[in-house]
Amino acid sequence: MISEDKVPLRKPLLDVLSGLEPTRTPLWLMRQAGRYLPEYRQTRSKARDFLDLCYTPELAVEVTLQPLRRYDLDAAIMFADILLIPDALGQNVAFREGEGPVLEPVRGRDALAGLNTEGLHQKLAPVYETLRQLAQRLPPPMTLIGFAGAPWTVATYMVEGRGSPNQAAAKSWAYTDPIGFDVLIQLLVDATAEYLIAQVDAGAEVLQLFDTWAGNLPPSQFNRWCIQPTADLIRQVKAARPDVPIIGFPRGAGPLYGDYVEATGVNGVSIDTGLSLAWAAKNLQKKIAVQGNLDPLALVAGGDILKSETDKIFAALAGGPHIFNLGHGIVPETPPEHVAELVSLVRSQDGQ
Ligand code: 1CP
Repeated sequence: MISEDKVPLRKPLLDVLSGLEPTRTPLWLMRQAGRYLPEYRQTRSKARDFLDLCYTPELAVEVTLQPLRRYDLDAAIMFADILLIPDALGQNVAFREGEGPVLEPVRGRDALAGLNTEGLHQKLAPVYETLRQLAQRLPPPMTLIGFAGAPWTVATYMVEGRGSPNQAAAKSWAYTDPIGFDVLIQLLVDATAEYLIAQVDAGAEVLQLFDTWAGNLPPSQFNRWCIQPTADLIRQVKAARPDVPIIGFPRGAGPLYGDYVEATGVNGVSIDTGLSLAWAAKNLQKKIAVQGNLDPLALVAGGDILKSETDKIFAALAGGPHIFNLGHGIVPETPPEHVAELVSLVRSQDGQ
């Protein structure tokens, strides 16, 4: 007889990403920690500002765990932000109340001189500490997810200096001086690879790469600024830590999701709400685990539409490797009880 402590632990998210049959459909939600939860707002008020929240392990651990106390989810995603990398490279980054991130724009090659990886690990040490504490505290079937922004998306914020609807500044640089822009992209590839390797060493079991603005690249530029840097980054991470599964999220890539899955080396792909489920099942799921893609606004609405949209996702994706998630992050207006409703809808699909 095998004693209890010798039974291998089954983690649904890790199983799906390793090509195994999971004990149930893994479920987690992008931005599962955040402003829609009153306890998040309370913890956030204890920090000086948003960056301070990210860099204070005690508080970051607390907000990471908050959604897991309320809901039966299969993963924790460490609480941090994709803009910690520009901060760690030496760019001025601030989060202003009601305004979002504000960075001192990096425009052109001369501005790159002030950025380097020398202080990277020192600056990001609190993130690694957050992961170490989470790894100790997570209940066994839950998977710990680390993450970073993909080079293109992080570059768009660094060059624009803020969030923008069309990423005009980054595109203009990429079009007029592709060699110079590539220096920034390469710096991000190398820094992000180091960051992700350190996350694995601190306890992250899965990594997600957020390429939120991939879909605003025209198809002619998609390979150069989305696929190639991502492939390069994943090659570096896997050369150092071959076993860590990586989920890619090239939001808005449309049919180019197919090229992305073929060429980047990801183990799973997160699909946005705009992607056809039938297309994803046919073109992506035969090769790789598919994560997604409930509309975050259906979660705000709740009720009948939440149920019917959830049913449709299962009807399309239950036949292959599937991780249930949203097509983008939870929005602050989401009623917390709708998340509970969603969790029970997903569990009932598995007969639980
Ligand atoms: O006021 C607040 O409390 C800040 C809101 C907030 C939160 C909760 C920001 C500012 N970042 C975060 C956390 C965060 N950001 C996580 C936490 C883990 C989770 O629970 O999922 C993650 C994974 C991110 C990643 C992130 N930050 C992305 C990629 C994913 C996405 O949503 O597209 C992007 C684009 C950012 C930049 C950013 N950080 C914050 C804001 C408001 C923004 C968007 C700025 C813009 O484009 O206007």
